[in-house]
Amino acid sequence: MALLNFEKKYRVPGGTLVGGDLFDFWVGPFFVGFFGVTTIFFAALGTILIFYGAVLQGTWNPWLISIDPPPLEYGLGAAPLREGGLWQVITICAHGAFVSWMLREIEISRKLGMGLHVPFAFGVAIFAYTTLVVIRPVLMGAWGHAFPYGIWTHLDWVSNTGYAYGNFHYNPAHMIAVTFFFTNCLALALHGSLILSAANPNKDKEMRAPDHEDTFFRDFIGYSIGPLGIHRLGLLLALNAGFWSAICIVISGTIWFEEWVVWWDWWLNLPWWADL
Ligand code: 07D
Ligand code: 07D
Ligand code: U10
Repeated sequence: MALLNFEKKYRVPGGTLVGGDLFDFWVGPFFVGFFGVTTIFFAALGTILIFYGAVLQGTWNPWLISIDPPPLEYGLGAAPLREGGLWQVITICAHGAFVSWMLREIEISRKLGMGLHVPFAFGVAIFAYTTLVVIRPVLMGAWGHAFPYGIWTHLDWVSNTGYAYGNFHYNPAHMIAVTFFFTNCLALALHGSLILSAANPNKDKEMRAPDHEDTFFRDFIGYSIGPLGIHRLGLLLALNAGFWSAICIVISGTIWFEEWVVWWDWWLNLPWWADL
């Protein structure tokens, strides 16, 4: 079915979570819905506040704009706008926009009678962000532990926070997260190349089907995970990458305070060689 006919057929009322049929319509290609309106509201307000922060800061250089969280002295209290209050309101707007975006994904999935895998996956990204700017700072007792909203400054934060724990590479949850990211990239490279090699033949050549894809990997490594399985694996790898990232940062400064290399002392202290 041509895409436009398909859209006409499936652009049906219903499936909304809030607002009934009030916002149940499309503008151009976009479904609107109640959460489309709230997304636009929070994203626009947050963007305007970032511009306001840029004016206060006195720069329009996009790399240098930075909206910083309050200094540590403010603890978990509300700060004046110019001293981190702006960061606090923008953080609320960011959550409003991200959560609205996820709820809009849910409404669209419901309309189409599809599973909720996409909003669930985005939920894991939101979880990683919330861990950085809410959960960890609250556990540590100050908003000042969160990262600043700036292209260069957020990199400085990652570097400084990493070195605060010596070599962050020794953080075991960071290792797990990095391994999931790398494996995810390998899996997508294998999947993308396999599909193109079978489904996008040269002119005058016949297209190959999933049976061929299965057979390639059975010949090659003795096992094929299958056309559905590779998508399950991809999702599993990607979600774990985000999840273990959240874990690796939330344990730094809340239950682990030393350099991360020290954590590995348990290995040296294993009873069978500890006394040697
Ligand atoms: C390709 C989808 C499109 C999204 C894009 C990002 C903005 C920000 C705001 C000026 C894959 C749009 C960017 C709206 C503009 C202002 C105030 C997604 C794609 C193109 N980072 N990070 C980047 C964010 C964190 C880190 C780039 C966001 C953590 C490192 C971009 C968040 C840590 C590097 C960016 C966030 C961290 C980057 C490219 C939120 C650990 C880089 C992102 C909300 C996760 C790379 C100069 C990209 C770079 C980079 C955005 C959080 C580390 C500016 C929105 C605190 C080490 N980050 N980041 O392609 O070049 O994502 O930086 O959590 O090297 Mg970051
Ligand atoms: C947080 C993004 C959420 C995004 C959302 C959506 C918009 C809209 C609009 C485009 C989580 C935003 C949307 C704004 C845009 C339009 C229209 C994703 C988030 C909700 N590290 N490290 C990680 C590696 C080192 C350090 C994670 C590698 C050093 C710290 C990942 C290396 C030191 C932290 C990772 C390396 C160090 C991390 C990041 C290599 C520094 C974190 C991915 C090869 C000296 C962060 C939760 C992530 C983390 C994190 C990888 C090196 C420090 C596993 C590969 C040794 C302090 N590092 N790292 O989390 O876990 O994505 O954050 O050297 O805080 Mg690391
Ligand atoms: C996948 C797949 C698959 C496919 C696929 C895909 C995964 C099976 C079948 C999908 C993959 C791709 C297409 C590949 C490329 C994707 C990436 C690399 C991921 C990264 C993506 C991007 C970088 C693009 C990001 C773009 C976005 C998010 C769109 C931006 C759009 C908006 C902000 C509008 C959103 C709409 C909303 C919120 C609701 C409706 C609202 C409107 C229509 C606007 C109307 C506005 C109003 C009513 C209010 C007006 C607002 C005002 C006045 C405020 C303005 C103020 C300001 C300050 C601006 O597996 O195979 O193939 O394709």
